[in-house]
Amino acid sequence: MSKLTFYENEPNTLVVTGACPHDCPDTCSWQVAVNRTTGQAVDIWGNPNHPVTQGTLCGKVDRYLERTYHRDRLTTPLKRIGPKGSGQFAPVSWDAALQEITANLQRVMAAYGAEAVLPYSYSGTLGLLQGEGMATRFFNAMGASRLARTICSEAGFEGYLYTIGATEGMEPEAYAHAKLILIWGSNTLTSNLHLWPFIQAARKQGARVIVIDPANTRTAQAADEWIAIRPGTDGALALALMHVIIGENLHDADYVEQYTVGFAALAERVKEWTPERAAEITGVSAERIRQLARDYATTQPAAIRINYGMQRHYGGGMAVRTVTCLPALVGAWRHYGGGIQLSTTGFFRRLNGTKLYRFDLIGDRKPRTINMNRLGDALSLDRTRIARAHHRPRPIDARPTPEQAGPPVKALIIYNCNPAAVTPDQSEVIKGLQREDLFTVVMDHFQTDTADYADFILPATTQLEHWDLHRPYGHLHLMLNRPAIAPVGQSLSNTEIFRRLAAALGYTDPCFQESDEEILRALIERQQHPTYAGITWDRLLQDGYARLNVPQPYLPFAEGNFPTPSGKCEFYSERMARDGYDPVPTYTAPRWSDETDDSALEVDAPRDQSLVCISPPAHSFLNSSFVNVDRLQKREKMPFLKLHPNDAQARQIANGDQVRVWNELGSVTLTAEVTEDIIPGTILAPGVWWTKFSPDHRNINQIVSSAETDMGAGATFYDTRVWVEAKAENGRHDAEANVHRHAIEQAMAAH
Ligand SMILES: Nc1nc2c(c(=O)[nH]1)N[C@H]1C(S)=C(S)[C@@H](COP(=O)(O)OP(=O)(O)OC[C@H]3O[C@@H](n4cnc5c(=O)[nH]c(N)nc54)[C@H](O)[C@@H]3O)O[C@H]1N2
Ligand SMILES: Nc1nc2c(c(=O)[nH]1)N[C@H]1C(S)=C(S)[C@@H](COP(=O)(O)OP(=O)(O)OC[C@H]3O[C@@H](n4cnc5c(=O)[nH]c(N)nc54)[C@H](O)[C@@H]3O)O[C@H]1N2
Ligand code: SF4
Ligand SMILES: [Mo]
Repeated sequence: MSKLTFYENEPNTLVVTGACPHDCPDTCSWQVAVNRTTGQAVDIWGNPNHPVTQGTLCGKVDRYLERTYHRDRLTTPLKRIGPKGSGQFAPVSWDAALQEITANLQRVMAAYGAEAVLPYSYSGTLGLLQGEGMATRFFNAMGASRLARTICSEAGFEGYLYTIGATEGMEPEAYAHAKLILIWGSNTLTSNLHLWPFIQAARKQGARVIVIDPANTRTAQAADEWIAIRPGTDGALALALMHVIIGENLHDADYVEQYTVGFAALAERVKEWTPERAAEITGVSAERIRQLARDYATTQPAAIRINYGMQRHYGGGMAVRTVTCLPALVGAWRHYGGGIQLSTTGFFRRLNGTKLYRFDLIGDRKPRTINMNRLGDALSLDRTRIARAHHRPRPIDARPTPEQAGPPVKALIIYNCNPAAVTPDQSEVIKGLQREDLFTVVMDHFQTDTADYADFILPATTQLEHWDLHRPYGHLHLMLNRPAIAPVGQSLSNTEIFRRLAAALGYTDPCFQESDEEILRALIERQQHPTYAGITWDRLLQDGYARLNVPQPYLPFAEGNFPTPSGKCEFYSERMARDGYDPVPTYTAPRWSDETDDSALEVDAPRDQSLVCISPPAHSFLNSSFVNVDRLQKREKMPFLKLHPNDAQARQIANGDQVRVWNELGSVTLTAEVTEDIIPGTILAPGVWWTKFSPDHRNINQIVSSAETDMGAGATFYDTRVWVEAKAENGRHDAEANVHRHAIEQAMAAH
């Protein structure tokens, strides 16, 4: 019997349908059983009716009740009573907290202007409402600095948009119909679990699955083949594939002729990209590149799944742009099961959100926009650094002078985000957060690493306790979340906190009085675009989700219709030329391989002994969320790194040793797992551990720089040059080392 049937037959249980709020392409439909007498949630499971969730949640969100009712859940507002960063707080009432916060914001704005207030948020929830809905209204009314939310996907998005025109691509259901699937820079079984059943269905019909990744991930292990590639070199691989495809006349000349622009320029460009040249760069043999090109061009339908792994490098935008040309070149879009997916958010792009976000409330003020990846710079008091923190997504965007930097950030309002753990250049972020003259408010469920630096911590509700609406980035169903339980303790939703702050600051626009339910209902009822036809509030209340009004099977580009300026897939992009890029696919090398990059010159260590560090997500965490859930922390054991035996031997590092990973920015202590599951020359340190659960209160973002990607000013988490050495203590504290060794062996068994 399914859980749904079981609980539906329990008279004292209420079943509420909602949506997982986390930053994950799957945005699962969940169901929660609530005891009617106690009002407590007693069980949670994946909605069996949802075509993508298919009745299962991942191992993290299966634990959502443990997280919601966690012993450390914040239940009252807290005020700092110790030195900044000491983590010492005392409970205060909401009234007292809001009064003091308001007074401080007014003080800052009177002295420095509203731009001295910086919102800082990202993806604790992807809900339209608890994410940026009410927050944007609030900060627009204030005229605060704006935040460019660049930490995750900007480079890839830009690259994809130049080529395809919108982040539209294959729907997940289509993968079941592919005959060849390239999982390229994505770890499906960890980061996109609900795509896997479609991939497995394709395999049952004979499809071959190839993973292109520097690591032999659990996805690569479950696939038919792992193609090991050096980080940041995917563009070179794609160019060589096109060299072979065009050189051997394997492209779909008819599709290219009708639905693409710039073929001649592309053909000319890829001439120089022989497989031999790409092999030097990528580490993939020329022979393998040739065969892959032939298989890709001649197997139909051929599907590619790229995610964000390949774009966390300096050349990430161009890499995605280049890879994204492949399906049009071979005509893969003609077939259901052919094409590429980066994200599905583009399908939702006609959602009219003007009344939700109320940009009109800014009036004629033009606040600066700060790049979230440069929080350390933004929080400095040095005008040159503040200017550097301004968002500059394209080469043609003007670089502000120090005089144009604007005021120092004097108040920071953080919600849905844990920057002390997740943001690049951690030591500079912490330095900023430590400033005595900075007034910081953190809204969260827990006292995170970031909350330790707050002046006030405000307890926020979880997805079980509030309304929201979600546009998934991995499928085509709009998702409604209904609250299942009352707020835990005195927690309030983000929307309610901003409503109360707005009232206290005297913002009288009626939009600050609308309830969550009213806002969402009005948003749904306001939609006019045909893709939203038939999606009603009642339907969402009833089912919890509704598929966009597009055909299924959906073949968006079978006959062109690309949402680019030319209406075609753009091998040559006029827009790129205007924005300061090479208009034709090219290879932009990662920063780690740049011999002229002088940041590494600051350190006294031979460059040829450096390694590249990547830090993709740990399987049992979601970014830095869930790190404090006992059962999940136990599964991940400890902060560790994977290191190839050759690299370990050269440094006399043994399995289980404590090692120091360092570069010009800082250092972090990790436990070594020596394994051939990572290519030589690269280390992999899964993220994102809370610093407070890490040795010396530091995590991997100590060594990640705030350097930006080629497009979109994105983060370069996987483009980091480091040095690795065994810690001296390994020899001295044998007992301790043995404990670690034992633990890492267990961790490896679990992986
Ligand atoms: N369990 C779990 N799921 C998650 C998350 C999580 O923290 N935990 N995070 C969520 C979020 S915010 C996001 S953005 C997505 C990310 O989802 P993905 O993009 O799928 O995840 P990543 O692990 O960042 O990158 C995928 C793979 O790219 C590889 N990689 C790194 N550099 C390169 C490269 O240069 N080329 C190639 N070909 N591969 C490379 C990594 O080794 C990794 O296996 O996942 C979401 N899902
Ligand atoms: N080294 C390294 N660093 C990384 C990455 C990596 O792969 N490697 N990945 C990067 C990526 S892709 C991303 S997307 C970012 C993500 O970074 P973040 O956006 O910081 O995501 P989380 O770490 O999950 O932290 C979100 C916080 O929001 C809180 N939260 C959740 N829901 C709510 C709510 O409704 N209200 C309030 N007030 N708070 C809420 C959670 O409790 C949690 O503390 O991290 C980036 N950092
Ligand atoms: S984190 Fe992803 S896979 Fe897990 S329940 Fe949420 S949406 Fe589903
Ligand atoms: Mo992300």
